[in-house]
Amino acid sequence: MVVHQIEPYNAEPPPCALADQVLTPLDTFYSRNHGPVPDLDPASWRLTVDGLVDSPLTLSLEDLRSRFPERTMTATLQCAGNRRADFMEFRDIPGEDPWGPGATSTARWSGAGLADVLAGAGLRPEAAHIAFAAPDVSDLADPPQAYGGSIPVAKATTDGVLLAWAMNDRPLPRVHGAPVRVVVPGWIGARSVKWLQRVTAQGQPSGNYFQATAYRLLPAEADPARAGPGDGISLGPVALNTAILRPGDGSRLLPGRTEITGYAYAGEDRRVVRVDVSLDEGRSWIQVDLDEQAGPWTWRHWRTTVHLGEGETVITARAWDTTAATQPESARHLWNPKGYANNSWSRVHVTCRA
Ligand SMILES: Nc1nc2c(c(=O)[nH]1)N[C@H]1C(S)=C(S)[C@@H](COP(=O)(O)O)O[C@H]1N2
Ligand SMILES: [Mo]
Repeated sequence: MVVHQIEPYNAEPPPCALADQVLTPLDTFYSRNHGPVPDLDPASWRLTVDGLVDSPLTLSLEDLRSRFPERTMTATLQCAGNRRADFMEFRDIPGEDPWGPGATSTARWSGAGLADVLAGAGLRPEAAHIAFAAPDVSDLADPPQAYGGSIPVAKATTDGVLLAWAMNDRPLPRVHGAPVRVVVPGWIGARSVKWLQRVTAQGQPSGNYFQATAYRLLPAEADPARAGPGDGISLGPVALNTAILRPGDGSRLLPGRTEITGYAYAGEDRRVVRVDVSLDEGRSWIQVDLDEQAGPWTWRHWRTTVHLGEGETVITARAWDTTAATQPESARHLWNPKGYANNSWSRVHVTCRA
């Protein structure tokens, strides 16, 4: 793993470790934390469901497992800071880690459907947002506070949103939110709250720092130290993105045939339908072979074999989605003070010598 910080623990796999396989092994899955990793006892853990509901619930892990049908889905999680490192080539982003394309991973998640749990509590029609609360206190928040966030009811009551206790058919590992986390497929990872303790139905989005102030896209001129609740654009569904996973940036190769592989991912109701690779910085493009999509919420791996001549080549990739949208050419125009949502063309530099 490429470890960005030990405390709080933040690490991503190198790009090559994400190549080829749909499911990311548990020890390879990226880890994004804003505070110390809690150690919750599954036996005494309780989930409170309250707010704008007719019958508030307090559920043990056993209650959650036995009272609601178990649902399983494969879903990609992507941090809003994925590929931030590319922004930093244009302008520094103090206080944020230089994540590469490895802040994206995919697992098979099993748990209770949030929609089923909300129905069980008697969700009231006035509820507009579902807020999630966790116990990990982050000093990075202003003021320091436990992690939280929310999603609109319209998303919370769709099939995909899980209160997951298993990841790749194993109990959820501690660092990924044991005993239970939210998984909000198609939305930035920040909404998939780990170590879940409370689900609250309310009229407004969560006032938690990580919903109201962080994970919002500020204009390039804004001073993030002065940003307050509600400033900037709230990040939710993930934008279309792609990354070249092999060969790695800076590779030295033999001239001749080389396989290029990567992932492409589009959030919410968009699907990746085409990926192009260029060997001449975007003057001409080759369409690559896409792997089957493993489900509505997963990335798609892709591959193509090209002929590389002697010398340096910049390999570029861009994806297209079902709305016929593609990715912006340069991170320069997307730069924002917290370094979120970089979905510009992916580039790796390789040198070929016989
Ligand atoms: N309680 C809690 N939940 C959290 C976080 C956190 O710091 N605390 N980080 C969020 C962010 S920003 C991301 S990208 C995902 C990362 O999940 P992972 O560490 O399992 O990959 O968890 C989200 N849920
Ligand atoms: Mo994140």
